[in-house]
Amino acid sequence: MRVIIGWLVVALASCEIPSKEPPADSASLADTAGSSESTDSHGGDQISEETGVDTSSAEEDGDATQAETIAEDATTDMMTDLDHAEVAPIDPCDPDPCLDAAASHCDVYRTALVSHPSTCTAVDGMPVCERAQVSAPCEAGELCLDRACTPVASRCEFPIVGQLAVTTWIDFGDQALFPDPATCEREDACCRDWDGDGFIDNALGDTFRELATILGPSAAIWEGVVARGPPLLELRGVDDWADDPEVELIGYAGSQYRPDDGTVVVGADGFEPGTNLPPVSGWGRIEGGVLHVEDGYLRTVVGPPHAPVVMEYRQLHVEARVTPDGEHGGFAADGVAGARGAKVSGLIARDAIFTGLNQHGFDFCRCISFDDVDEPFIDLAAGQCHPPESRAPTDGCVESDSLCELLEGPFCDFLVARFQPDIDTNGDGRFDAISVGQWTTLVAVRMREVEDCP
Ligand SMILES: [Ca+2]
Ligand SMILES: [Ca+2]
Ligand SMILES: [Ca+2]
Repeated sequence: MRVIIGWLVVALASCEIPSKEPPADSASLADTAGSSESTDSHGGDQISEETGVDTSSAEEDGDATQAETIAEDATTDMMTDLDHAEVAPIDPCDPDPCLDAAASHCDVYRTALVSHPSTCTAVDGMPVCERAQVSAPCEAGELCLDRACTPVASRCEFPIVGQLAVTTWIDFGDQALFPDPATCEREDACCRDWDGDGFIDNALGDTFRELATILGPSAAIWEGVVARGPPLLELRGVDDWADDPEVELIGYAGSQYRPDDGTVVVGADGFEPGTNLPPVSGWGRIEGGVLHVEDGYLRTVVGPPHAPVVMEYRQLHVEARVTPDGEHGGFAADGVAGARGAKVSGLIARDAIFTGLNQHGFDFCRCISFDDVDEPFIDLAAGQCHPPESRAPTDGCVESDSLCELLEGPFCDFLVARFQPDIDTNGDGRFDAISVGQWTTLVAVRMREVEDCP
């Protein structure tokens, strides 16, 4: 454990490390990024409203109608004083300029269809559009796919109709041990500045880098993930690989990837446990050959097979240069402008990561017992480990799992302190999500079958 002291020393670089406290006057992430719909559209009906004014078409139509009316009057009643001509009242909502409101779409978890019914109201001769957001849950046994609730009786019937890519490499973004001495900015560009302070935020990547002396290099952790069940990404609705304003992203866990013939199996565990839900979901666009996904969802599993730690990324962002394999099908995804790889980033809820660590403790750690068998290693409310006196060491027990050694030992609080949230998503002045960014590369692949399906 001497190495832990070493990290603290390493952190004392000559450059000033920017404060991670949220500026008192800064807008919260909730104010500046994303819509409320994307972050909280799971579950039952909800309605929010936004108001927009679209006057361009109505103005054109109105002008044309008015000109027509005046011309008609002038022609049919030349002798009448124009001051007395009657001009038909113009309805700015006819034709209805609000009908081009955002089309319906599936919610990010694919359990509901979200629509935006609109109404047009004339205010001072101008059309004002009011758009509601209505979330209609799909029936049991249905999934929302391609803008419709669709029966999917089992994962074996999940329609995989798009282009596939299989992950060949992942690593956490590494904000570098030392900032660039010239700029005092950290050098790794993965992946996203969530709070708008000018610095990339990747608290989880930083944490894994600092824990590398105990847990091993993060690239090695991900190598195990890729070897065991490489994430598959599917792009649906691609009409143009250079520029397409709307594409859909869905992901699964792959299995039995064969580089020689470029095929893969969709793993039996390639869906959310006990459901038909895909563990990756989102929408995006392709601009200049670069895929941009915002506000998606990703569930990933890190750690060795005997000790998985499940992590859910919310507000998933992807930036990747995508290239179709015209000959064999599928697409490759890589970094933009010489980056190490495609950027995949998101936010993990504070409680989710502590729950994941607790679950890991319950499932895999054997050398500690609590008086209360249901007591977790980490107190969620306090965000800290239960004190050592509440735990009873099991004599003679040997843990093979280094994460368990940390959870059980005196460094538990240190570990938990490293997994602290750094982003305030709801503007209440309290950090509630931990930023994460990872590099990844994917190659084109075709599906052989869905594992263990008739
Ligand atoms: Ca930042
Ligand atoms: Ca499209
Ligand atoms: Ca907060």
